[in-house]
Amino acid sequence: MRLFTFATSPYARKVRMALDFKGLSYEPVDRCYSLDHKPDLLGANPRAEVPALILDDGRTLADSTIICEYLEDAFPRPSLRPSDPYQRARMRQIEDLCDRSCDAVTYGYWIAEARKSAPEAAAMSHASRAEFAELLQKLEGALGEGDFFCGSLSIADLAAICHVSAARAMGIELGGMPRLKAWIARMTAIPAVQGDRHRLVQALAKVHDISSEMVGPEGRIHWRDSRLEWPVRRGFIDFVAREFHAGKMMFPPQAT
Ligand SMILES: N[C@@H](CCC(=O)N[C@@H](CS)C(=O)NCC(=O)O)C(=O)O
Repeated sequence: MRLFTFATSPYARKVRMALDFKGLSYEPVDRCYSLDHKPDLLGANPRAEVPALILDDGRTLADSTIICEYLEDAFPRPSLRPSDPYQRARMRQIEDLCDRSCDAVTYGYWIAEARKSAPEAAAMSHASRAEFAELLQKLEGALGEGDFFCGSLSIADLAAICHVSAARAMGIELGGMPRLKAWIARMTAIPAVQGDRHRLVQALAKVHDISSEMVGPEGRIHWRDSRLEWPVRRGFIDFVAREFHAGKMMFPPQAT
């Protein structure tokens, strides 16, 4: 298999950890369409987003949730999906909370970093940090007394670790979240998670300016669904309008 991936993408990281946890071999290929415009990713995913998986027979799959579902069905052992139907549904809910809400809220923070000179930058950064702290409290509650979110290690944990690990970079203390702190320690003992951490540290060591990770050669930033909903919901509509009218927004080439 071939995986189009990007070291800092939470979606690509989730899929890579699932592949590694299952002991599957694959060739990772680094891509970011807004930065490199390489057409091979577009061939595998009409939205030109990572992750995209090319199977050994050439068939393709895109979207991290769909890819993880496929991996679970095609390679069920070791499992990353609880057998209990309710826990399985919870797993999907927590994955969605991470992929949709945590991602959109933290994206707001990085957008503010990348557009530091915008008049809204400080307010966006503040709103993002406050809302992310609330989401982290929600995850703290979702852990309950369990070692993992849904009994045993599942896709929910892999989705969550990609976002929870951003708290420190955003200056958010986990002091009042003892369950989340203990869970992070448990997660970092898992080899597939260690591999992810190693790759992330290596990639971040090369990043001197967040703009180089987010802003394409023509000054455009990738936007889509929930990432766009967040600044509009938080009232940063003038910021969005300015970016749009200045041609600084890049949307997925094809909506489906
Ligand atoms: N729903 C998709 C979202 C994937 C996504 O948004 N990927 C981002 C990276 S985090 C991307 O490829 N953006 C295109 C770009 O920046 O050019 C999934 O779960 O895989």
